[in-house]
Amino acid sequence: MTTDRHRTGPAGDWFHSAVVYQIYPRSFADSNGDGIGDLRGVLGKLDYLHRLGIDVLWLSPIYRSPQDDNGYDISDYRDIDPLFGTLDDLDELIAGLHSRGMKLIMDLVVNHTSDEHPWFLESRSGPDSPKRDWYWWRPPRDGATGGAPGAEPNNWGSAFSGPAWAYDAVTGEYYLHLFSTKQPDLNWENPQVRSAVYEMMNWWLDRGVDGFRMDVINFISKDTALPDGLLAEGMLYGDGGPFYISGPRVHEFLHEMHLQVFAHRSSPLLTVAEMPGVNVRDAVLFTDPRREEVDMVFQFEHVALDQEEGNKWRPKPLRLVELKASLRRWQEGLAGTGWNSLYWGNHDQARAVSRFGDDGAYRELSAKMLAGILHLHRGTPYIYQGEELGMTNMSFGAISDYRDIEVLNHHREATTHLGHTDAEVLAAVAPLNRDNARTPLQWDTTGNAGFTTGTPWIAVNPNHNRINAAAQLDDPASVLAFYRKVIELRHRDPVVSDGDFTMLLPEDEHVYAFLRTVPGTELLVLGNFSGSDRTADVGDPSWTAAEPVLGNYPASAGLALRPWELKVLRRLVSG
Ligand code: TEU
Ligand code: CA
Repeated sequence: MTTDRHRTGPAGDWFHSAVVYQIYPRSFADSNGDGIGDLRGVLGKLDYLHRLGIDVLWLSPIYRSPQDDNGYDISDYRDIDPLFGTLDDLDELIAGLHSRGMKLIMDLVVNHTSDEHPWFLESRSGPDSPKRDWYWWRPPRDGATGGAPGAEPNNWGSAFSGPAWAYDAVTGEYYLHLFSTKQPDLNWENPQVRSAVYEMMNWWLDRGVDGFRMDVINFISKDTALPDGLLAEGMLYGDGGPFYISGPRVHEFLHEMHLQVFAHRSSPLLTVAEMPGVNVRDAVLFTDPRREEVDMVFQFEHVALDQEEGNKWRPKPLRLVELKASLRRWQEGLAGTGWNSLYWGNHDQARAVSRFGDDGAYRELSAKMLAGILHLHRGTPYIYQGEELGMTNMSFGAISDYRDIEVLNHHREATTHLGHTDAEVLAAVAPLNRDNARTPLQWDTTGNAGFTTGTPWIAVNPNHNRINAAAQLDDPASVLAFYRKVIELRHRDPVVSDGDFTMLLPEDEHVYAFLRTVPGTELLVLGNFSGSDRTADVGDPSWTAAEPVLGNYPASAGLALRPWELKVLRRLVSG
């Protein structure tokens, strides 16, 4: 049983053999017909998750929220939004997961709150508020009139278009918001803010949750001088990143959090820190167990390779050699000290099979190949809901079909301030917008894919007729069945959970090849990232006689690869 597995082994390393599944609750399963997924919907699918074999469930935010950014704007950290259910439902979920040997990690969104959080309402009430300093309030730029164009305290842009500052007429000052105007940034310099967050985290752990996925947690320490950022040509705002990405005190804050929240607890917990812009050097420090910060980080390098200058609205084709070089640096950089998280997708990214595979004729083959390649790296793999079915990107028609604040704000800014046409913007946002991954989970072939009996909050992908869980549940050749196999392999085989990683064929434009090794055993993992026949020329003919362990075609001898083929071979070695 999985529960026992979690208890054995040296403390802290249980997650080497664990697989995490992410639920975006709004789009997973709706129990009451209001068109929005909820906790009772999740409760109805626990056996589905258990049969898949996952160890940990990560829930995107379900706290009270005005839903400006679908729950990443929280107005009460200690209650469930009525849209999603009640604290009793959550307790039932914790119990239902634990009884099946699974854990629950919550999303922790503490770089910012909602502007409707009582802390912010108090802070905004006036310059003498005891919580004024809980957020980043600043007067207009020297000599400028508050509210006038360009009067913001600095030139930083928000991740969701527009400036990173909002003017508040009550006191004539601005507050900082790296995301939407309804997501004011908390001031972590203030020790009261930090204690309030740690107290809240302890409250959740005492309730039975098993850890946290920490939203943009490497943004919590800013350069307090808040200097202007570089203004690139053609851009409306300066780049503040260098002044808040992995900022001056972030390691100190995360270590303090560890001591205040995690250090005195004995059960196996999980902390994964979402860190846009993090580099390998910092990630080693964040995840080195001796430093007591976090277990692993989500890095963003491999999901920025198909864009010009990291701008998701300027997509470009992905080159396999660049993908391999990037993931190799993370594998090698963290080997021996830290630990990697492994992911192709989440609620902010395009669908894995559409982005890294072929969602046309080779959808099933490439979805399986991608699963094998990712899960057989060294690190803890994350599955985003629907990925295990090979769900694809959505084709939206008009801007009114979109729901995400990021794409809606960008469309408005690009058509009004940058002179782009509606058609140009729609074409640019199609491949990488976040709503691609937020369409409802496809359960069956009924009208709304079995997601809701009402009207879904965002359109269901019409391909649910072909791609759905019902069709795959008992089909041993399905993408879903393949995910079960690859998860099982990690649970069972130490070469997968703990083996060393060696990249092979770094220059090959089409074949992804690597070795995993533990004393006595070698695993060769080969993936064909193309729709043509290839050969993996690993320069060692003895592999042709090795034992096939896993594949997405009927096993064949040799190192030849059919279109989008995954081939995993094992051999015993002496010494
Ligand atoms: O995302 C952080 C982040 O920087 C990006 O992934 C962001 O979603 C966007 O794509 C920038 O182009 C986290 C959450 O995962 C995301 O859903 C939230 O919107 C964001 O933080 C704010 O809380
Ligand atoms: Ca509902």
